[in-house]
Amino acid sequence: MTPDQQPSHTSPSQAEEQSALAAAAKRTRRSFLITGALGLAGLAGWRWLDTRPTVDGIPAPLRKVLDFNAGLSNSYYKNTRLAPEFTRSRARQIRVNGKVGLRGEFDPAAWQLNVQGYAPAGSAPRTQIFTIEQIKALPRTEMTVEFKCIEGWSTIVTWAGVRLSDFLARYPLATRSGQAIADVNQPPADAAPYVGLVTPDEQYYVGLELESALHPQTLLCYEMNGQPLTPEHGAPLRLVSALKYGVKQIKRIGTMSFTDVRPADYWAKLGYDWHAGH
Ligand SMILES: Nc1nc2c(c(=O)[nH]1)N[C@H]1C(S)=C(S)[C@@H](COP(=O)(O)O)O[C@H]1N2
Ligand SMILES: [Mo]
Repeated sequence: MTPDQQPSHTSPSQAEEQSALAAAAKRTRRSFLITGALGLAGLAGWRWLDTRPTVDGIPAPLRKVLDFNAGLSNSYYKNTRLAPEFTRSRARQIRVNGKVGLRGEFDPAAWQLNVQGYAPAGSAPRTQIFTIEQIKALPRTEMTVEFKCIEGWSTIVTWAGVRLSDFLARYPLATRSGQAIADVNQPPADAAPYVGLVTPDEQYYVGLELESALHPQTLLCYEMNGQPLTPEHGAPLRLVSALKYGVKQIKRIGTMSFTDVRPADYWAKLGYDWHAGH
């Protein structure tokens, strides 16, 4: 990361970084051992698995391995851990990939962001509507990061927009009480655990844990490589996250909601990993 491009927030102490890495390495070794043991057990192992109780339709022992991986993802996704950033000169044109939710009739001039706030206990969500001007009036953040697609390609891109955390600091829609999330590392106890994002036609949708949504490299993005976002890249507003694969970086956001349960996720539903990154 170059000092001139570094986002403005405190970096973790070396000790914190070391202990997080050590804990993650330990978990990796453990799940590696379990996977290895299952491999050795071979066919007998698979037969045995068949007789095990299932959790979410997955044999309990395999579910445990997946849970280790989720734990690994969570421990990596501390908001003090940053993806590398690059100088702007390294940025390139990115291909257009994925048009689900972008095909129908769409009038960018009539676009609005519909936000369904976290419901106060026992009542309906508080809905608030935003124009692109209101979004652009919030503090602007620019970052040059590597965009990675699960298909195996990656491109360095300069993005600009507003941090989702800055949006939530200004518009307190993620807590039951309606208090703002002032400190991303200590969200209030009544903050929603999940954020769901959906295209205006509801054809593409992603879910994020609140922690990922509050990460300093998670942006509501309206600009790419110094130009306004084009429709095929998600104008007027898309999600960009430096630590998630492309599948989570939904183009043309129509609705954002804050929920108790994991929101529907287009690619997770088709069998891809729900976290899709750290
Ligand atoms: N609405 C919508 N957003 C989407 C997709 C999609 O099909 N529809 N595809 C995703 C995938 S798999 C990738 S790799 C990126 C590609 O973004 P780009 O077209 O700006 O390169 O968009 C993501 N966001
Ligand atoms: Mo992708």
